[in-house]
Amino acid sequence: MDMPRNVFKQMLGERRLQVGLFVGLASAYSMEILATAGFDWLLIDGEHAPNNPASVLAQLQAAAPYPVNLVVRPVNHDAALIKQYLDIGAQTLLVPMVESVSEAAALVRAIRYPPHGMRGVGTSLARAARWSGVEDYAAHANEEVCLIVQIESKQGLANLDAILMVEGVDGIFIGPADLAASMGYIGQPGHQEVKVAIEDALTRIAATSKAAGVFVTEPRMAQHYRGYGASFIAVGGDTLLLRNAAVTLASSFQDNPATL
Ligand code: 3PY
Ligand code: MG
Repeated sequence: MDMPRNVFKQMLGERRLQVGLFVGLASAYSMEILATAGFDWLLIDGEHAPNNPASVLAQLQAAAPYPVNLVVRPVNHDAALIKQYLDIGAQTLLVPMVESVSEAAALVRAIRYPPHGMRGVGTSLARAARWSGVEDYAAHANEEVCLIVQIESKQGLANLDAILMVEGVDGIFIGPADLAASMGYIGQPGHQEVKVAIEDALTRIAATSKAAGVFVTEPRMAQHYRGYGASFIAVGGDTLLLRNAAVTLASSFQDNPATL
């Protein structure tokens, strides 16, 4: 069996715009619906959503037949959890709250097999290796894993230039909500100072070999940050889409009871 290729890593390398959605419903069934919707990438969120390796696996399997790139966000930097996500077949990880070179370098070691890293070898048990069905999986796995680190604090921004030098980090994703909180503007990711900080960070990232990404909730902000070099942009989340659609439908009847 051939090594599964990481198309998302390739797209990031070529700076091809990738539009994505955060997925927090933690359901394989709704994941399959989203996989047919036309996004370039879907992020299965294990940071704020109630996911674990078993529920992430079910979602990876549900989306596998469709042409969409899958990204997994672990809850923390734990190398053991990262190993599990890689073994169940996640090829791209987006890791939250990276603030220093040492944290970024430790993540690079966590995703790589020795001698370049410390990922444990268990290919016969790993879906990623098609249970040893992929010839030479261990020899080529490092090339197909994509590591994106999230910068989302003042400390992370202060160390951005140094983190940009860490070999093995493929992209940097800015988290506006946590960044705003860290800058003293909790709940205001669109605050002018936060926006300027994001613009500056995206510009600096895009000037390097690493891809720049950001989360937005309004299409005009996607366009705005695209202008500063963002090439992979998450434009919303499934939980918000569902709630907003439900609230709009319910309120259309509450506001116009005469329609019934
Ligand atoms: C944030 O905004 O803090 C995120 O992690 C997601 O974009
Ligand atoms: Mg965040």
